[in-house]
Amino acid sequence: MTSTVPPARTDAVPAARTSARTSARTSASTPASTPAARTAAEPPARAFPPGFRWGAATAAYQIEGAAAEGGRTPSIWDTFSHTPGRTAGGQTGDVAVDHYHRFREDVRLMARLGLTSYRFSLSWPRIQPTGRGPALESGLDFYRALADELAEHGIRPVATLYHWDLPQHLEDAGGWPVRESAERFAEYAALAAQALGDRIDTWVTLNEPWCSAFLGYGSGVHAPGRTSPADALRAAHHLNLGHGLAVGALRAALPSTAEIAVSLNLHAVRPLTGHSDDLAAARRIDAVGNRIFTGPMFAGAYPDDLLADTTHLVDWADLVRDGDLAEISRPIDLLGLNYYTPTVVSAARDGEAATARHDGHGASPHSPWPGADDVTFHRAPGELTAMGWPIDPTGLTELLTALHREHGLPLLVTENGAAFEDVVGPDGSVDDPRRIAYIRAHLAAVHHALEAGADVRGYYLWSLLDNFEWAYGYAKRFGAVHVDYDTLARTPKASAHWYAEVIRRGGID
Ligand code: GCO
Repeated sequence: MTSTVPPARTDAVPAARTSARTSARTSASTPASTPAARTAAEPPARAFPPGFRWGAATAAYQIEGAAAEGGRTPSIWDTFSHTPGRTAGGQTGDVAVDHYHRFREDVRLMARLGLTSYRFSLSWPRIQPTGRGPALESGLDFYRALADELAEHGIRPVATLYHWDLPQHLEDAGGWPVRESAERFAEYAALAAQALGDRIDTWVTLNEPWCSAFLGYGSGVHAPGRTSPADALRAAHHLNLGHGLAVGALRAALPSTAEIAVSLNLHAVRPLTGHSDDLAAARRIDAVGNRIFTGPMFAGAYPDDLLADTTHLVDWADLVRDGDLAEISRPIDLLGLNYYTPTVVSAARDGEAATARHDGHGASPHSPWPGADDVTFHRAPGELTAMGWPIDPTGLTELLTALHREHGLPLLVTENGAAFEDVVGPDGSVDDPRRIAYIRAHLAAVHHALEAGADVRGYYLWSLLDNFEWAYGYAKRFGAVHVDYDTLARTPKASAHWYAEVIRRGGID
């Protein structure tokens, strides 16, 4: 089981951010004849291993648009975003950044940046509109064309099967709290693998099942917007089961050389103090934030402490059927980690409302943490991104080294990046030194994990393009490439040019 709770610490401010930012700015904008440029021709001080995958990540609903084209039907995110009050300004992914029509231009952009790999997600309702029955060829054709375009540019595709867009038909039948959704997911995985397995060799089953279960069915800030702790726990189990069944379906349909992964947003949980109550708070969050997935996936069991914490909410003996844990713990080839910021917790102190949460997952009177009502979330030290998330790359090193130690699997950082208030200059360019500093510091954190022996095989920047940031609509820009939402024109930001140089040199200084 992954225990990501380190000893108590209060000094979580990352070191040397100022100098990181300064050097990043220099290497992004220095003309060829200066001393700094000559340095750039030398091997980087922190070189990454040969074959390291340098990538960027996106998700279907956040970029594709074309919501009603090619036979696609609504997913829970279409329904949710079209429900008044659910997203900032009522914004939807109807058009998003129109990647469905502009994917060739987007792949050319990736090639110009020198990306060696691209992680995207398949839209379930584009491939299997009702979540049942045969696949829709028009949907598969879109992804065939995308994979072909990537191959033409030498970019290795990584396909995520589920990045939160459950067909609305399946939500109407009960959604993830219902067992059938897991079975339908495995059927969809088989259809996708049979059709695309000749073109795509790396497959991610689920993206961040914690968000699907606990933001979707617990706090309700994500689709489908339900707020039942019991349903959130049921959803978590059925997502786990769907993952395991899908691994089986993928193995049966894919060549033996294919690699299968899952992407988890594991929380780097830090107790505010070393007081036993705060350690207990951290343990609870580690259980329902991390080990609820890593326990069944890697050790074939739900952790005893999680079962005890949540036994008043759900009947686990009824929920988990014979054979489920064997399915869920089918071996996988790679573990994907999505990391943005650490999570600092304490026991609720006298007079603190249990709902006074600063967990960075959006405002709701309902908790996304079942069984942890007595836990308070604190802002970690550090500068904030535009999401209000403190910047602290040490959590990334901690998680990667802990995962390596506990599971020994090859790892991918399948998401990492930051939203900032980007300013477009008079010439249309975007100078985003804070994003450069963020990425640089997190790449250094990955390098520290490599030095400590973790087998990290790749890094996928979130995100390639500015896009639909879920409940925040288009207000939060995570892209290395700026998108003008009026014209949909794409302009690489300074961070994109900087990342291209990192890729060209194979590392950072
Ligand atoms: C997530 C998702 C992405 C987000 C990104 C920034 O972690 O929420 O995988 O779709 O857009 O993480 O919030």
